Amino acid sequence: MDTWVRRFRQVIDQRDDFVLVGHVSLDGDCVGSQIALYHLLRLLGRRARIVNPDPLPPRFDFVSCVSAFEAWEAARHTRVVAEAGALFVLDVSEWGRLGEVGRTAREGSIPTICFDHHVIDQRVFDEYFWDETASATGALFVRLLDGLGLPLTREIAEGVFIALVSDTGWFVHDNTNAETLHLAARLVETGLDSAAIHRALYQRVKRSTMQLVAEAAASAHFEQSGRLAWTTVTQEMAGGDPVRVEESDLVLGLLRSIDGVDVVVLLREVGPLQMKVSWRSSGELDVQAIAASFGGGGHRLAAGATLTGDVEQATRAVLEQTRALLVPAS
Ligand SMILES: [Mn+2]
Repeated sequence: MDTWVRRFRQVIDQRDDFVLVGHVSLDGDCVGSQIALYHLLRLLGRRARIVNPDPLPPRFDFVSCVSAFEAWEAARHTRVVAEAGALFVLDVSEWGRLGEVGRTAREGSIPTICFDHHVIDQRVFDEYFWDETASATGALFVRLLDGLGLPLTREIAEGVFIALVSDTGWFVHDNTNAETLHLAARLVETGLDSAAIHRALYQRVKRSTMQLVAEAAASAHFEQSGRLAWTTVTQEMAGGDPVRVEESDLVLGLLRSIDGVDVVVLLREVGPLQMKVSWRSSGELDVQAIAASFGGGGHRLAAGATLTGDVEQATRAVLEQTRALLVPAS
């Protein structure tokens, strides 16, 4: 921890005006990490802006610093990013998933500092604060905060809590351990309302989204004696609504909860010839490796990749690889 504190101090000591960026299609760990680091930098008297490739998804509209979230606009942000003291890259370690924010930072060659907990095979940024054993990237900021001797404020706790519950599936995935729960207790002790956060995050699903999820679940295919479940969501099914496509990932949890299912694959048509593929494993199979073979990444039990091609092509390629993974070792 001492080295983290020293290195972090070095990063922020000579600079001001930081930009925080997360990956395309923001998730809870990304958003929560940005909230935590934004407030942490402000506690240290630094200026920070949150500039993401995509807008904040509506389910996060309840967070305390909602107005700090900006979505990339060339006219507004090109200079902001190119002249930033440093770019903090959160919960992702590839340039390819940072959109125009990443491209602009790269051209301006500003220092890049990555906070992440994903499996990383290549280091591409200048500095890494990385721990593969952390339940969520957001958890890293409490460690840093403790090391710096700063108080865990309710604002920071809100971000870390959103990060933790998102990546652990509200403390049910196998990345939940005693440390995760101790941390959660500390966060709740700051006075945040965990039940309200649960309602805000998970109990505001649109009826149209749930109908799409039901359609995707009902049309799921089961193979290999029910060990593999897969389904697709097309633009047509979603009426071309990107939010519905995004939120249809609820079907992953439903399919994984079926007795005997080891692996779930969801293929979503996110744009013309663009497919987003998500894998979930119930425990034994490492889906990170398979996502990596398609240029994606993630964790052992939850991973994703973006493929170029139409629904049929992507489905064929993905299922071929996934079936191969499921063949029992002899
Ligand atoms: Mn994460």
